[in-house]
Amino acid sequence: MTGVLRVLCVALLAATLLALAEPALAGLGQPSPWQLGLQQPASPVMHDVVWFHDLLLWIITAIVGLVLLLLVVVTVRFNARANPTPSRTTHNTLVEVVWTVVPVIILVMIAVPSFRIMFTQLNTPQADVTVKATGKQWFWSYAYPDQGKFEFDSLMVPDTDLKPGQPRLLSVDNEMVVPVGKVVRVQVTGADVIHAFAVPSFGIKIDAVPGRLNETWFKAEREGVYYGQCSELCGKDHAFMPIAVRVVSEQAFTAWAEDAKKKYAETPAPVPAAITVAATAPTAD
Ligand SMILES: [Cu+2]
Repeated sequence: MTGVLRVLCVALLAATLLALAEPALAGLGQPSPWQLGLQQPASPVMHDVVWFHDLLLWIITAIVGLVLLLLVVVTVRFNARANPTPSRTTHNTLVEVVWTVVPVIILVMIAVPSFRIMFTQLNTPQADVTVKATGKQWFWSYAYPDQGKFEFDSLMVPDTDLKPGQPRLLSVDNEMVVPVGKVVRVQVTGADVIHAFAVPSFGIKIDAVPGRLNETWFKAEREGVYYGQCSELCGKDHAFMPIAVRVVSEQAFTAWAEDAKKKYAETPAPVPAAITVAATAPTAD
């Protein structure tokens, strides 16, 4: 029995230490081993989301603590042995008003910031750059309508081709490139089935629906590479169509766009191997 208790105590201590060390462990732009909580925020919206998540965590912890305390009091003080003749009280106006009003106040406290963050997410400010992301089975295509109308495909780097420092299942051959500190409008659609465009550090996740143009936005605060994944089950390679956004300085972005315009305008995008295989493979039915 003491052995079990000791293991439990160690586990609890380890979990507490991990939770305390969380900000150091949470990756910027990508998940990290043993990460608890959310990825580090890199956009104003994600800062709000993290703040709201922490607020909810405090509220939910207080509620669980209160309910646990009440249960303990009831089981200790009002069990058949400790309290053989139970009270026959049925109503108490004060208690009933309190347990109605307090939850209402808590819900309003949650609703106000919740709606505020939702409106921030849904209202795209004046955009500096527009990128159209199209989800396809199983990769993403990015188009830059205002930088010369070029479009390119972004496919996952297979395990065998990974270079040092490239995270597995997240790295791509052609990253989506955006300038730092600028409002980037992302227009999202699907070419075949429903996918979803999501980048945790920017706090964005939006469905890519065929025949429909959805819109979201972010403003990256720091340069770096930020990874995300398709977040709507879209078929057998759903887990292998990552999103990689490279945030660079404005000059670097302009230079990249000039190069990309030439690179992607002249050669028609090759059909990825996965598509050719899928198209020629015999179907089950
Ligand atoms: Cu998917």
